[in-house]
Amino acid sequence: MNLLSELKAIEGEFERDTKAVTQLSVDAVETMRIAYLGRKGKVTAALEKLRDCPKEEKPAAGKASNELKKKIEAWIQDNLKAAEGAELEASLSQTMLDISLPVGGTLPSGSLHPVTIMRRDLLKEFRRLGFTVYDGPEIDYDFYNFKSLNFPDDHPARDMQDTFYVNKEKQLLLRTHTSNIQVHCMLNEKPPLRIVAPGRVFRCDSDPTHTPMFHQIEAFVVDRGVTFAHMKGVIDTFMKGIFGSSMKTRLRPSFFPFTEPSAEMDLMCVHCSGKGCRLCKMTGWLEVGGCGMIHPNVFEAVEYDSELYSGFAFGFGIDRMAMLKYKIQDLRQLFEGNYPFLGQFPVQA
Ligand code: 2NL
Repeated sequence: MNLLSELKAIEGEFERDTKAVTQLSVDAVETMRIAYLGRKGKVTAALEKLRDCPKEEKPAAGKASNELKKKIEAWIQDNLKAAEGAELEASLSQTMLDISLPVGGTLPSGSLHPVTIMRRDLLKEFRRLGFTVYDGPEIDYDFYNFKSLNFPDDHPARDMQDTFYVNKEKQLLLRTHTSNIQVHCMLNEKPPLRIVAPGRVFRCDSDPTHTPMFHQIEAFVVDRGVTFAHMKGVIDTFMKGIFGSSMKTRLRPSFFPFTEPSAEMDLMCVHCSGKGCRLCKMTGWLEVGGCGMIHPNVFEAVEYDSELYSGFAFGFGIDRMAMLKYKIQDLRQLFEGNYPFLGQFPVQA
């Protein structure tokens, strides 16, 4: 048998073999490749015989063997692709992808800072009572922090020892209370106003019970006919909302430059419920903030008619409130960034 007819026979076998493949798979294609084009494959063997082939048969046999090789290679390429696609399809349809598996189970979720939790709780209660949250600058001019709030030019709070000045000539300072927000608010808006202003404040002070930065929240109301009785009612309702309906509040006469009359704001001791303990120094009360009727000079500074309008303001420290609510002993723990300490507070969304 000459090489040409041998190649014809191989081609016939190949045709039969391809038809015999009923289950197309990567393995089946590879078996075909090895049988025909592998090192000991039928076509490979035929190509080796080409060398010893009679001269006159060579051109036709060479052409035929090349064509057969190309034909088989093309079949392998096409069917390998098809087989791979089919096998991927089959494995995907058999593998269940469980998208309901929870991902958060073992991941640490962190928690909010106690001051953040307290501020959110306080603002929520203020909003419930109809107050709007207002913000203002932490760096401000003397006018907004002191002058407009009826602080005399020689008031000790203005001293370099008590206030951080950013630029003394330009009278630029770090606000010492959140009241500057309310001055900006009154200049930007018109009565009636029911505003709550939370924020960071700064004072040159550092000892076991004072940090140079702390947090305040102040609420104020300006409208026609606002009285001291309204203020007492709002303070009492607010504190009952935060600490529960058995909370009691008390006002004692005091002095602030921006209010007249002014009062200290006391809470029934959260530790002994007013019976007297070490925390309240046996008084049953804890001083938490200040309040009063807005001074006519403050209204004059923002060009509000103090004959037409009256208002009250009250404020307290958010940090102090967080310490009372979460029974934190040392104020400085709030600002040390100690994770074991901070991780103890409830996680909220
Ligand atoms: C505090 C704050 C007080 C005010 C704050 C206030 C603000 C304006 C006008 C009048 Cl714009 N008053 N705020 C008034 C009285 C007391 O105390 O945190 N004390 C510990």
